[in-house]
Amino acid sequence: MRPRIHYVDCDVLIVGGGFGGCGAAYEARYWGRDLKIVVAEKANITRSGAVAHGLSAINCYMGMRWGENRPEDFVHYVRGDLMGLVREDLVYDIARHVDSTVHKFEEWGLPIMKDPATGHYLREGRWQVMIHGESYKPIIAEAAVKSAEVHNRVMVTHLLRDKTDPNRVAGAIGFHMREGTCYVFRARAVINAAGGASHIFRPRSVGEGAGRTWYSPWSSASAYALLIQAGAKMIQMENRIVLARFKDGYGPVGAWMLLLKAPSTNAYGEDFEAQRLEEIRALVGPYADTRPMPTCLRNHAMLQEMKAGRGPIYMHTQNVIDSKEKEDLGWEDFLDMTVGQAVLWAAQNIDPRERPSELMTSEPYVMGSHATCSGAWASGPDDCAPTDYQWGYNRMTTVAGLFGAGDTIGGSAHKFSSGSFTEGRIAGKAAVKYVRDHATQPPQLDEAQVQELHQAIFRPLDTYAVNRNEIVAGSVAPHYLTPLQGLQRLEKIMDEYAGGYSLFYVTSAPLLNRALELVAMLKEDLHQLGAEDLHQLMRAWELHHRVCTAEAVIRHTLFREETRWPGYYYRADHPTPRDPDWHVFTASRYDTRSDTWQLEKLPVHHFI
Ligand code: SFD
Ligand code: AMP
Repeated sequence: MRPRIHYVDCDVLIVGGGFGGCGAAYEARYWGRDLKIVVAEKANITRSGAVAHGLSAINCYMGMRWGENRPEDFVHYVRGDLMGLVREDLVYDIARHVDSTVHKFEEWGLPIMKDPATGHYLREGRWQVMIHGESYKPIIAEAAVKSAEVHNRVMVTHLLRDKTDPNRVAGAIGFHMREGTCYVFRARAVINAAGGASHIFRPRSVGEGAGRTWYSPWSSASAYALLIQAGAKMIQMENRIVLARFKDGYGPVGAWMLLLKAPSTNAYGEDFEAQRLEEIRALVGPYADTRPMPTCLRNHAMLQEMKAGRGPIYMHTQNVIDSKEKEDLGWEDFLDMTVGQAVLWAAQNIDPRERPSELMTSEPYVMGSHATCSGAWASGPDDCAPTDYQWGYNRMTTVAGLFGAGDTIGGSAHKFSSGSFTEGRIAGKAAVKYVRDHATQPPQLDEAQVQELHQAIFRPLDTYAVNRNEIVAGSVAPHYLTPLQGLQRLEKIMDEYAGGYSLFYVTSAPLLNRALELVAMLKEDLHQLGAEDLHQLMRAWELHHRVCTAEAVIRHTLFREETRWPGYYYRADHPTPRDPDWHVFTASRYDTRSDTWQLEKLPVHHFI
């Protein structure tokens, strides 16, 4: 089946209209008034991406106008939380611009809570401010819709290369999930802002609860796979994140811990973090005394406690709700961004004024914007990046004309929603400059590549149509694999071999090597994916993207013979972090033609 091709010509193509993508559209329009800016979004931009359901806090805000923090302070915080391993130039670049983004959000109608005593934004913690954020995404999306031509329901499956320079991007290809047409975008620059990845590792909630993950189930790793397949250099793909969350509903802990100051203890009411401090010092040295304690080490303390049979771990909400305002804030925190947790309280007869709630560590996620920084190796700002972190345009990957923002860009953690939008703005401005600088040398589409992909993208529909009558019983089909079957197979491999929750996040070289064998077999079977409709075709390509990203995670984890962030994962064969090897970035590059990966270490510079 080869549906008709719909060609779209543009100057800047933005893949993904989430927080990074909306920021990119807004800023690219500002600098490129005369340019054609296009967004390709697989859902509907009004409610797409990780903020679809809303949020209750903005987790990256300096408060410079009130003298609350300096960008340098933020760099120190992020560096401490990631145990030294961040791109300080990128973190600093976001910190110095993020406040103006948040002020714009307020101007556009986002209600930000105020501290009645000072009139300043109400702080959740030092870096976070509280919002009434159920409608956060529609408010921010409006700015992007006014700035760009948005193509909703178009999933990008591959980036396209330049005919004469395979290391230059020429656009992207995908399909429209309602019309079934093939979309080919011919673009002078591309900004990949396709978000992070859930469902790489088996989630704790399976069966009918399968959609209940912390990061959105539709965050399907396109940000990474599109880049990997285009030959971009990736970093820190081993830096998967595990989150401490309210058990089963994945309710966030930040507001309870930082604003309401609810204590968390083991089942016997003991402060396990304090009790385990010496033990953590023995494992990671001075990082145990970084304050706040690095996110991974807080997980580590919790995991040790649970392994010792001293769980459940409890958040003592009942100790801190002493007014109607605090009770309302606690409920709104969930209702704004994790409604399911409020439903769970109701379903399990938990009145937070009376009973504590269980905490649990989540399955691992791959992303670049929370307390973790997997993603592309990108060029930094020209006024402060060290020379080996800089090759021309801010946030350009190692592929010419290909930029990134938000979860896509590696090495700079703690961006969250506001920082991702800010990074989109930075990338949008740089992409416009790239387009102008190359005005007389537009990229040339490689028609052979387009034809090949046009054929490949729709193949799962053919595979299904041809083989569907061979179903032998129920839904058992000998000649095709459904996307869900493939996904569950991937999740099982990652969970059991690459450091998922079922082995308490433990992995090792033999386990990782076995994972690679199993992933290779899964990749062979992906040629036999069957899709019964366009929605399943999207699922098929999401699976391709997840498998490719999972392979990168395995290879990076195998390459580093150490446990870099205890509490995120453990290499049981190399249980401790080891300086000086520890303080390097792990980088990889995939070569599509030879199907080989090259891994290397890159230096971490501390200069702020
Ligand atoms: O506390 C394709 N996040 C939080 N950020 C905050 O500021 N405060 C919070 O309170 C936060 N919390 C939180 C958060 C996320 C979630 C899910 C929960 C709680 C439950 C994090 C932010 O949301 C996150 O950092 C940013 O959204 C990241 O931005 P970006 O742009 O990298 O990703 P996106 O917004 O998900 O957008 C991606 C878009 O791409 C689309 N897409 N389009 C076309 N083709 C493809 N192949 C595509 N693949 C994906 C997506 O549809 C989407 O629109 S707290 O708990 O941490
Ligand atoms: P969360 O709700 O867990 O996503 O956290 C929201 C924000 O608070 C993020 O910036 C977290 O890094 C931060 N945070 C959460 N818990 C703690 C803690 N115990 N100490 C310091 N920071 C925290």
